[in-house]
Amino acid sequence: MAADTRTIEANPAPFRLESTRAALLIIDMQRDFLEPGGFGAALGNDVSQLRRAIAPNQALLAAWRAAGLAVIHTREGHRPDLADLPPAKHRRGEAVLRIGDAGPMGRILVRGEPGHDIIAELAPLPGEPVIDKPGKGAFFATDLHAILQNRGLTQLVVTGVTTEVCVHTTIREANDRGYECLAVSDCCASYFPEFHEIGLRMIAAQGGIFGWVATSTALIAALKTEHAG
Ligand code: TIU
Repeated sequence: MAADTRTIEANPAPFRLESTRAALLIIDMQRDFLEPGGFGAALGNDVSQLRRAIAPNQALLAAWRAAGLAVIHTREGHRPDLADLPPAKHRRGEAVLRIGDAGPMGRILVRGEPGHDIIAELAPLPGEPVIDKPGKGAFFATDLHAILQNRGLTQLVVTGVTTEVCVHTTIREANDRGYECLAVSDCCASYFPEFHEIGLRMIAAQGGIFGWVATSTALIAALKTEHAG
């Protein structure tokens, strides 16, 4: 793949995507968050709020793969013995079903259970790393930083759920580690639409305090351009 730079229309300023240094990082598009009966629903959320991000992610992922750029997926979840589950996370909230309890998609937020799977629409391909993370941020207690460094990847195009929780935590962690982050607005979603909107504004405010924000339309248009920059 030739090293090239494509300019994406973004807030607060155009984003210069370097094809050999950029990874698409898809955060936690799991059945546990997007389908009834999982962790998100157990917390009292309306999971349908997240489903609007599925089709834009499918379109972006197809264009990104076609352009030959790196893809990394993440999943939030815990060991079956729950040894990596902080008691403070376990007891949080008033949920009827807690992490590790048996639900309609298997044990809630436990690795290896059906609910922990990435949704079929965005299933990883062989060769695309899947990062299993016990926390909200994708860098905490994972090998993501090492994988990115070993591949010379310094730019993260971030999508997934939820905007103000795992997407935001991951972008903040990445920003402090020196990565350039671009959040794709319509490819992220929250159970709370107002948090989604404000969460995106928080990333791009103050000259891009955490990074950039662009639409999937702008990104896909740039990916389909032979060479821009
Ligand atoms: N509850 C909520 O909004 N999110 C999470 O618990 N995890 C992720 O964002 N993946």
